[in-house]
Amino acid sequence: MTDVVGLAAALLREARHVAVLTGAGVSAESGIPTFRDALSGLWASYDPEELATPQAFLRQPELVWDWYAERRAAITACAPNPAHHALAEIERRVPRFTLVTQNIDGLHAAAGSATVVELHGNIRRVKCFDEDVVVEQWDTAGERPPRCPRCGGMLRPDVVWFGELLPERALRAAWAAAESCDLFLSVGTSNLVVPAASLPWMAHRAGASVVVVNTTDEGQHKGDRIHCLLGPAGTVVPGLVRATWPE
Ligand code: BJW
Repeated sequence: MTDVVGLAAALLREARHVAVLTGAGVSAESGIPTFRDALSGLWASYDPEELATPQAFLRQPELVWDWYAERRAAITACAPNPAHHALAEIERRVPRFTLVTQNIDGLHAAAGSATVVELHGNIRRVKCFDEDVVVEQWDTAGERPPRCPRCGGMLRPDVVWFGELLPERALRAAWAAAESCDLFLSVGTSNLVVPAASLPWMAHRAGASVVVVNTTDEGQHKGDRIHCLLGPAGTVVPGLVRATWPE
């Protein structure tokens, strides 16, 4: 049987540029539900894919604002887990490293990752729906959603909804990393949402090896130079670090 961890460790040890794409699975062990998990409680009857759109916000701004406010409060109470810390450790050990995340929770930065490319924004920030400008403070006690202090428009979370363009600088940085890395790690993502889902393919086509870390290999790419480490990221990624650089 192939020793996939040993193989992945050898690739990581030799790599000159490691690019990583993370998804909600990385934060699952911090207590943040993955995007496609069933929602619980108040939100059980809503489909997240239907709430995370500008159309939903315009139709039901209070409902969408409240959904994000509740998630923001839950996320603020969460801490990075061993997967976040292990990725920060990899960054300190390899010559060049790019961490691209689809997550909006800010936990990579909290774990000490120096540079994080956020493709889908950050729930901790709020911006004006009309002017697309981030605001630093907003009224949490009055009208929901609160109003923009500059133009009176509705405030919304600074995240990327379906049908919206990704922040151009972040997307360019992600593409550049995928094109130039020699090892691409895809950790805890279902690979369902484009353009992020195309990054592993882009890296693979450009000649990189791809290591996938996920609790399931369903929906994951398979083939030559693609290796799958099955298991929870909070165990697998620290294990990969230990196998790569045994103390
Ligand atoms: C573990 C684990 C553990 C669990 N350890 N692993 C038709 C109409 C309109 C648009 C489209 C269309 N068809 C395609 C599109 C494009 C669309 C898209 O991709 N849709 C798909 C659903 C098909 N994309 C967009 O709209 C993007 N913009 C764009 O393309 O612009 C150009 C354009 C404009 C107009 C029309 C067409 C094109 C924007 C995408 C924005 C995504 N935003 C969200 C919400 C962010 C805010 C919020 O959180 O509310 O981002 S959606 C959601 O999915 C979130 C995530 O970042 C993203 C990815 O999900 P992720 O991270 O992969 O999570 P899950 O839950 O899917 O998977 C978790 C994984 O972890 C699983 O594999 C588990 O097995 C694993 N796991 N525990 C390791 N412990």
